Amino acid sequence: MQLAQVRYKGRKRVGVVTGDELQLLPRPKQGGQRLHEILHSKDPHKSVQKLLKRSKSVNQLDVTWLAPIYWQEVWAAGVTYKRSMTGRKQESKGAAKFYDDVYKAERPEIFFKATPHRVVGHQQPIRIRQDSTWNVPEPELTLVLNPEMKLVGYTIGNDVSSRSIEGENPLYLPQAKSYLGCAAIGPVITLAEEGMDPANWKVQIDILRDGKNVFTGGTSVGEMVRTLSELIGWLSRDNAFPNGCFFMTGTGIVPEKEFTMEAGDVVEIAVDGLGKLVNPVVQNAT
Ligand code: DO4
Ligand code: MG
Repeated sequence: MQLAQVRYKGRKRVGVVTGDELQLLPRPKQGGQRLHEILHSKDPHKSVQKLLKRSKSVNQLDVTWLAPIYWQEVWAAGVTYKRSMTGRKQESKGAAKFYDDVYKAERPEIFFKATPHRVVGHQQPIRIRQDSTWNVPEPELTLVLNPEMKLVGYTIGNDVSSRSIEGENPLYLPQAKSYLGCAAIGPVITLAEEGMDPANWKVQIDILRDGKNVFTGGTSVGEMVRTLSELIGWLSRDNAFPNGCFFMTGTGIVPEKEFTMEAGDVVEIAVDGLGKLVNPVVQNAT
Protein backbone atom coordinates (compact mmCIF):
# COMPACT_ATOMS: atom_id res chain seq x y z
CA MET A 1 0.00 0.00 0.00
CA GLN A 2 1.43 3.38 -1.02
CA LEU A 3 0.65 6.71 0.66
CA ALA A 4 1.31 10.15 -0.75
CA GLN A 5 1.07 13.67 0.59
CA VAL A 6 -0.25 16.04 -2.07
CA ARG A 7 -1.65 19.53 -2.46
CA TYR A 8 -5.16 19.43 -3.96
CA LYS A 9 -7.24 22.58 -4.40
CA GLY A 10 -4.90 24.48 -2.05
CA ARG A 11 -5.03 21.92 0.77
CA LYS A 12 -2.54 19.36 2.00
CA ARG A 13 -4.13 15.91 1.63
CA VAL A 14 -3.15 12.29 2.13
CA GLY A 15 -3.76 9.94 -0.77
CA VAL A 16 -3.49 6.25 -1.53
CA VAL A 17 -1.71 5.57 -4.82
CA THR A 18 -2.51 2.45 -6.82
CA GLY A 19 -0.84 2.61 -10.24
CA ASP A 20 -2.33 5.66 -11.97
CA GLU A 21 -5.11 5.98 -9.41
CA LEU A 22 -5.11 8.39 -6.47
CA GLN A 23 -7.70 8.10 -3.70
CA LEU A 24 -7.77 11.14 -1.38
CA LEU A 25 -8.50 10.23 2.23
CA PRO A 26 -10.82 12.45 4.30
CA ARG A 27 -9.32 15.62 5.81
CA PRO A 28 -8.54 15.57 9.56
CA LYS A 29 -11.47 17.97 10.16
CA GLN A 30 -13.75 15.39 8.54
CA GLY A 31 -12.50 12.51 10.65
CA GLY A 32 -9.34 11.81 8.65
CA GLN A 33 -5.77 11.70 9.88
CA ARG A 34 -2.57 13.43 8.87
CA LEU A 35 0.07 11.27 7.20
CA HIS A 36 2.36 11.01 10.22
CA GLU A 37 -0.64 10.13 12.42
CA ILE A 38 -1.45 7.23 10.10
CA LEU A 39 2.20 6.15 10.02
CA HIS A 40 2.47 6.30 13.79
CA SER A 41 -0.82 4.55 14.48
CA LYS A 42 -0.90 1.02 15.93
CA ASP A 43 -1.70 -0.53 12.57
CA PRO A 44 -1.17 1.84 9.60
CA HIS A 45 -2.69 -0.66 7.10
CA LYS A 46 -5.89 -0.89 9.16
CA SER A 47 -6.04 2.89 9.65
CA VAL A 48 -5.86 3.41 5.87
CA GLN A 49 -8.44 0.68 5.10
CA LYS A 50 -10.86 2.42 7.45
CA LEU A 51 -10.31 5.85 5.89
CA LEU A 52 -10.50 4.48 2.33
CA LYS A 53 -14.23 3.89 2.86
CA ARG A 54 -14.68 7.68 2.74
CA SER A 55 -12.12 8.48 0.04
CA LYS A 56 -12.46 10.30 -3.25
CA SER A 57 -10.74 9.47 -6.52
CA VAL A 58 -8.87 12.34 -8.23
CA ASN A 59 -6.68 12.69 -11.28
CA GLN A 60 -2.94 12.59 -10.43
CA LEU A 61 -2.42 15.47 -12.87
CA ASP A 62 -4.55 17.72 -10.64
CA VAL A 63 -2.28 17.46 -7.58
CA THR A 64 1.13 18.76 -6.57
CA TRP A 65 3.28 16.09 -4.96
CA LEU A 66 4.70 17.05 -1.58
CA ALA A 67 7.43 15.38 0.43
CA PRO A 68 5.66 12.76 2.61
CA ILE A 69 7.06 14.33 5.77
CA TYR A 70 5.50 16.33 8.61
CA TRP A 71 7.86 17.07 11.48
CA GLN A 72 10.13 14.05 11.41
CA GLU A 73 13.90 14.58 11.36
CA VAL A 74 15.92 13.09 8.51
CA TRP A 75 19.07 11.13 9.38
CA ALA A 76 21.45 9.26 7.11
CA ALA A 77 24.00 6.47 7.21
CA GLY A 78 27.16 6.66 5.13
CA VAL A 79 29.77 4.39 3.59
CA THR A 80 27.44 1.40 3.76
CA TYR A 81 28.33 0.28 0.22
CA LYS A 82 31.83 -0.45 -1.11
CA ARG A 83 31.35 2.06 -3.94
CA SER A 84 30.77 4.90 -1.47
CA MET A 85 33.94 3.95 0.40
CA THR A 86 36.12 3.90 -2.75
CA GLY A 87 34.55 7.11 -4.13
CA ARG A 88 35.18 8.95 -0.87
CA LYS A 89 38.76 7.72 -0.59
CA GLN A 90 39.44 9.20 -4.04
CA GLU A 91 37.93 12.59 -3.27
CA SER A 92 39.62 13.05 0.08
CA LYS A 93 43.21 11.83 0.24
CA GLY A 94 43.72 13.06 3.83
CA ALA A 95 40.66 11.23 5.12
CA ALA A 96 40.98 8.04 3.03
CA LYS A 97 41.92 5.95 6.05
CA PHE A 98 38.78 6.98 7.93
CA TYR A 99 36.46 5.92 5.10
CA ASP A 100 38.25 2.56 4.95
CA ASP A 101 37.94 2.18 8.71
CA VAL A 102 34.27 3.12 8.96
CA TYR A 103 33.30 0.73 6.15
CA LYS A 104 34.66 -2.16 8.23
CA ALA A 105 34.03 -0.89 11.76
CA GLU A 106 31.28 -2.17 14.00
CA ARG A 107 29.92 1.36 14.46
CA PRO A 108 28.55 2.82 11.19
CA GLU A 109 28.75 6.42 10.06
CA ILE A 110 25.44 8.09 10.94
CA PHE A 111 24.76 11.78 10.55
CA PHE A 112 21.93 14.27 10.89
CA LYS A 113 20.73 15.22 7.40
CA ALA A 114 17.75 17.56 7.47
CA THR A 115 14.69 19.01 9.09
CA PRO A 116 11.43 19.05 7.06
CA HIS A 117 11.86 22.58 5.67
CA ARG A 118 15.07 21.49 3.93
CA VAL A 119 13.37 18.54 2.22
CA VAL A 120 11.57 18.57 -1.14
CA GLY A 121 9.17 16.10 -2.71
CA HIS A 122 8.69 14.53 -6.12
CA GLN A 123 9.05 17.02 -9.01
CA GLN A 124 10.25 19.81 -6.69
CA PRO A 125 13.75 21.26 -7.19
CA ILE A 126 16.73 19.99 -5.24
CA ARG A 127 19.52 22.53 -4.71
CA ILE A 128 23.24 22.70 -5.33
CA ARG A 129 25.01 25.00 -2.84
CA GLN A 130 26.18 28.25 -4.37
CA ASP A 131 29.67 27.78 -2.89
CA SER A 132 30.09 24.24 -4.22
CA THR A 133 31.79 23.22 -7.47
CA TRP A 134 31.39 19.43 -7.40
CA ASN A 135 28.00 17.93 -6.65
CA VAL A 136 26.22 14.61 -6.77
CA PRO A 137 22.84 13.11 -6.05
CA GLU A 138 22.94 10.08 -3.74
CA PRO A 139 20.09 7.62 -4.38
CA GLU A 140 19.28 5.86 -1.12
CA LEU A 141 16.70 3.43 0.18
CA THR A 142 15.06 5.44 2.95
CA LEU A 143 13.37 3.93 5.97
CA VAL A 144 10.30 5.41 7.64
CA LEU A 145 10.51 4.89 11.40
CA ASN A 146 7.81 5.61 13.96
CA PRO A 147 8.58 7.17 17.38
CA GLU A 148 9.23 3.65 18.78
CA MET A 149 11.80 3.23 15.96
CA LYS A 150 9.70 0.52 14.35
CA LEU A 151 10.12 0.29 10.59
CA VAL A 152 6.70 1.23 9.21
CA GLY A 153 7.53 2.03 5.59
CA TYR A 154 10.01 2.63 2.82
CA THR A 155 10.59 5.49 0.42
CA ILE A 156 13.21 6.82 -1.98
CA GLY A 157 15.67 9.43 -0.75
CA ASN A 158 18.20 11.64 -2.48
CA ASP A 159 21.04 12.65 -0.14
CA VAL A 160 22.24 15.54 -2.35
CA SER A 161 25.88 16.22 -1.49
CA SER A 162 28.73 18.61 -2.22
CA ARG A 163 31.82 16.56 -2.96
CA SER A 164 34.05 19.64 -3.22
CA ILE A 165 33.19 20.73 0.35
CA GLU A 166 33.21 17.21 1.85
CA GLY A 167 36.46 16.37 -0.01
CA GLU A 168 38.28 19.48 1.19
CA ASN A 169 37.97 18.45 4.82
CA PRO A 170 35.73 15.78 6.38
CA LEU A 171 34.95 18.20 9.21
CA TYR A 172 32.97 20.16 6.61
CA LEU A 173 30.54 17.22 6.23
CA PRO A 174 27.56 19.02 7.84
CA GLN A 175 27.96 21.87 5.33
CA ALA A 176 28.31 19.44 2.41
CA LYS A 177 25.17 17.60 3.46
CA SER A 178 22.72 19.90 5.24
CA TYR A 179 21.41 23.06 3.60
CA LEU A 180 18.22 24.27 1.93
CA GLY A 181 16.99 21.81 -0.70
CA CYS A 182 19.62 19.21 0.25
CA ALA A 183 17.22 16.26 0.32
CA ALA A 184 14.38 14.83 -1.71
CA ILE A 185 12.00 12.17 -0.43
CA GLY A 186 9.12 10.43 -2.17
CA PRO A 187 7.11 10.18 -4.29
CA VAL A 188 5.23 7.88 -1.89
CA ILE A 189 5.68 5.89 1.29
CA THR A 190 5.23 2.17 0.77
CA LEU A 191 3.94 0.65 4.00
CA ALA A 192 6.07 -2.18 5.36
CA GLU A 193 4.52 -5.61 4.99
CA GLU A 194 5.53 -9.03 6.15
CA GLY A 195 7.53 -10.85 3.49
CA MET A 196 9.01 -7.71 1.89
CA ASP A 197 12.68 -8.24 1.15
CA PRO A 198 14.49 -4.97 0.41
CA ALA A 199 17.76 -6.87 -0.20
CA ASN A 200 16.35 -7.85 -3.61
CA TRP A 201 15.42 -4.31 -4.58
CA LYS A 202 17.29 -2.63 -7.41
CA VAL A 203 18.19 1.07 -7.21
CA GLN A 204 18.57 2.92 -10.50
CA ILE A 205 19.57 6.52 -11.20
CA ASP A 206 19.53 8.55 -14.40
CA ILE A 207 20.65 12.15 -14.76
CA LEU A 208 19.31 14.05 -17.76
CA ARG A 209 20.82 17.21 -19.22
CA ASP A 210 19.01 18.97 -22.08
CA GLY A 211 16.91 15.83 -22.45
CA LYS A 212 19.98 13.56 -22.86
CA ASN A 213 21.18 10.99 -20.37
CA VAL A 214 24.57 12.11 -18.92
CA PHE A 215 24.81 9.55 -16.12
CA THR A 216 23.20 6.25 -15.42
CA GLY A 217 23.96 3.89 -12.55
CA GLY A 218 22.47 0.99 -10.68
CA THR A 219 22.95 -1.16 -7.61
CA SER A 220 20.97 -3.48 -5.40
CA VAL A 221 20.15 -3.00 -1.72
CA GLY A 222 21.71 -6.45 -1.24
CA GLU A 223 25.12 -4.87 -1.92
CA MET A 224 24.91 -3.04 1.38
CA VAL A 225 27.52 -4.18 3.90
CA ARG A 226 25.15 -3.75 6.87
CA THR A 227 21.62 -4.93 7.66
CA LEU A 228 18.76 -2.48 8.01
CA SER A 229 18.04 -3.59 11.57
CA GLU A 230 21.70 -3.09 12.49
CA LEU A 231 21.55 0.50 11.17
CA ILE A 232 18.28 1.20 13.01
CA GLY A 233 19.85 -0.21 16.19
CA TRP A 234 22.79 2.21 15.95
CA LEU A 235 20.57 5.19 15.14
CA SER A 236 18.38 4.41 18.16
CA ARG A 237 21.27 4.16 20.64
CA ASP A 238 21.16 6.87 23.30
CA ASN A 239 18.67 8.81 21.26
CA ALA A 240 14.96 9.52 21.01
CA PHE A 241 12.77 10.41 18.05
CA PRO A 242 9.45 11.60 19.49
CA ASN A 243 8.27 12.63 16.01
CA GLY A 244 9.55 9.57 14.19
CA CYS A 245 12.30 9.75 11.64
CA PHE A 246 13.33 9.19 8.01
CA PHE A 247 16.58 7.27 7.71
CA MET A 248 18.57 7.30 4.46
CA THR A 249 20.67 4.14 4.32
CA GLY A 250 23.62 5.24 2.18
CA THR A 251 24.48 5.30 -1.48
CA GLY A 252 25.84 2.46 -3.59
CA ILE A 253 26.18 4.66 -6.67
CA VAL A 254 28.86 7.34 -6.98
CA PRO A 255 29.66 8.84 -10.41
CA GLU A 256 33.32 8.98 -11.53
CA LYS A 257 35.21 12.03 -10.28
CA GLU A 258 34.95 13.87 -13.62
CA PHE A 259 31.17 14.13 -13.22
CA THR A 260 29.31 16.91 -11.47
CA MET A 261 25.58 17.51 -11.34
CA GLU A 262 24.59 20.92 -12.76
CA ALA A 263 21.71 23.35 -12.44
CA GLY A 264 19.16 22.45 -15.12
CA ASP A 265 19.76 18.69 -14.78
CA VAL A 266 16.90 16.36 -13.92
CA VAL A 267 17.59 13.49 -11.50
CA GLU A 268 15.46 10.34 -11.69
CA ILE A 269 15.79 7.66 -9.02
CA ALA A 270 13.81 4.43 -9.19
CA VAL A 271 13.69 1.67 -6.59
CA ASP A 272 11.87 -1.62 -7.20
CA GLY A 273 8.36 -1.37 -5.83
CA LEU A 274 8.83 2.16 -4.44
CA GLY A 275 8.27 4.17 -7.63
CA LYS A 276 10.37 6.89 -9.24
CA LEU A 277 11.50 10.13 -7.60
CA VAL A 278 12.15 12.89 -10.14
CA ASN A 279 13.70 16.26 -9.29
CA PRO A 280 15.02 19.16 -11.34
CA VAL A 281 18.25 20.76 -10.07
CA VAL A 282 18.74 24.46 -9.24
CA GLN A 283 21.63 26.53 -7.81
CA ASN A 284 19.82 29.72 -6.93
CA ALA A 285 20.16 32.20 -4.08
CA THR A 286 18.22 31.28 -0.94
O1 DO4 B 1 31.00 10.27 4.68
C1 DO4 B 1 30.34 10.76 3.86
C2 DO4 B 1 28.91 10.52 3.60
C3 DO4 B 1 28.62 9.17 3.05
C4 DO4 B 1 27.27 9.05 2.46
O2 DO4 B 1 26.44 9.93 2.50
C5 DO4 B 1 26.90 7.79 1.79
O3 DO4 B 1 27.70 6.85 1.73
O4 DO4 B 1 25.78 7.72 1.29
MG1 MG C 1 24.59 9.47 1.36
